[in-house]
Amino acid sequence: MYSLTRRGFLTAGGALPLAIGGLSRLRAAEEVDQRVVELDLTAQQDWVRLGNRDAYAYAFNGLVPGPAIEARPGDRLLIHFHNGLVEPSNLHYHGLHVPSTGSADNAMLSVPPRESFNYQIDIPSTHPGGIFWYHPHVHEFAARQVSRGLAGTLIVRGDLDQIPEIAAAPEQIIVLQDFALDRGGVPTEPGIMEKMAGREGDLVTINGRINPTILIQRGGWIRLRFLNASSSRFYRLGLEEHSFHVIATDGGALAAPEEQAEILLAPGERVDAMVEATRPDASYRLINLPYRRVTGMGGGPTTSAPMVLATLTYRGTADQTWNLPQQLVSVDPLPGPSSLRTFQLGSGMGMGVMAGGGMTFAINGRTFNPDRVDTRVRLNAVEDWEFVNPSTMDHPMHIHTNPFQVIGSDGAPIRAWKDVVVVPARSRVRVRTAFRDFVGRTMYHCHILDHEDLGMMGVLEIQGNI
Ligand SMILES: [Cu+2]
Repeated sequence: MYSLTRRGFLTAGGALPLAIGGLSRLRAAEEVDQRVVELDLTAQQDWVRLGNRDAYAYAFNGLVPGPAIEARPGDRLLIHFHNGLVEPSNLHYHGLHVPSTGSADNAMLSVPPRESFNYQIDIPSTHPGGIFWYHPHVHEFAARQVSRGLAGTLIVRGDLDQIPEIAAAPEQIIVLQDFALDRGGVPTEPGIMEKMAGREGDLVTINGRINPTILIQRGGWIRLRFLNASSSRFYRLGLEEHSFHVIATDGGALAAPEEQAEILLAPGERVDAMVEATRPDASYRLINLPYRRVTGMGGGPTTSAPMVLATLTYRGTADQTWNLPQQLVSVDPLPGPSSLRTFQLGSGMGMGVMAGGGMTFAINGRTFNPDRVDTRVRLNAVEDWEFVNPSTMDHPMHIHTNPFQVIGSDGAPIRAWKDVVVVPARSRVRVRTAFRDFVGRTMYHCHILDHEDLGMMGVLEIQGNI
């Protein structure tokens, strides 16, 4: 099912991919051959255990979340995708800086029910390490399929992982998901008001479990790698008596660790955070703190109540203590832009576009049309994009293919790579991005996936020089 191969060289099966002997043989061949990470991914409705419930969820290979994939810069990903659903589906490789065309990260593709598609993605040798992820991305089906469980992590082991103080810490992937199930465990379909706000389920899980225990050694560190794979729910994370030392955001490492008491994680966002076990031996709760992402609609499901997500329990003592380095990976600010574009986010009563009796969501007054290019940019251009949100709900905006830097209040780019940015209600956010490679069509959209499905998505074409 999951194997690491080197083209024309050898195949090694199993989740623990290669024996040491195999690894050294592979290293010897590194310069001539590209390493291949190959697996089958079947999307299918399956009975799975989610927390204390049996759920008829959508699963990859019978798993929710799907299998964790690991790769390195320079690897080739070969993913044999089988659509075992009764509706169209596909895969998007969220955050990977790879081509968005052909059989690579092509979210325009639609794989019909019972059909298969082979994705082939070459990860550039210069690709940063980080937490990326895969999920379906067919317009009008994204919220349904992701909220029913179709998501998995795609970790790229890179620059950040080679820092000894970080490599020394045990790591825990934390995939946050929420599910709406009826009493029989079958996913429910939301009404139009829930879709407008963005559906949320009251069963909240980490890696498919309710309040799992995460062990931590006193005096040591743990690396928590968060992914918000919910279709709409925001998480405002706090850890009792501990702070987070954030070392990476969506698109890769920060220049230096940043200590934070809380982390806000919108759908699609990732954070890599180190936690130091300096407190007395005990258990400490990872809590989802209240956050209101919609105003003026009476709160309801869009105001999350405090909730225990996981428990960190001290067990044993680390062999040694150490400090985090104050320098991680250099992050150069992008140079000044050649142009500024404005994207008006239309949503809510009076701002959307009525279509077929339902409310749709728009960007610059237009709903998604895969056959229309909304934004054309030149290869090698650096641009500022401003998202203007006059509505009463937050919109986390995601741009495919190229990460960006958010422009801070001082007008300078913040030195962190992002691919999702929360544009809070009644505000505007500017980001800077460079289109240095990968010509062709890609997209940008709100990552509240109901909003994307209702039309809040545009087509970007990166044009080569003619
Ligand atoms: Cu939105």
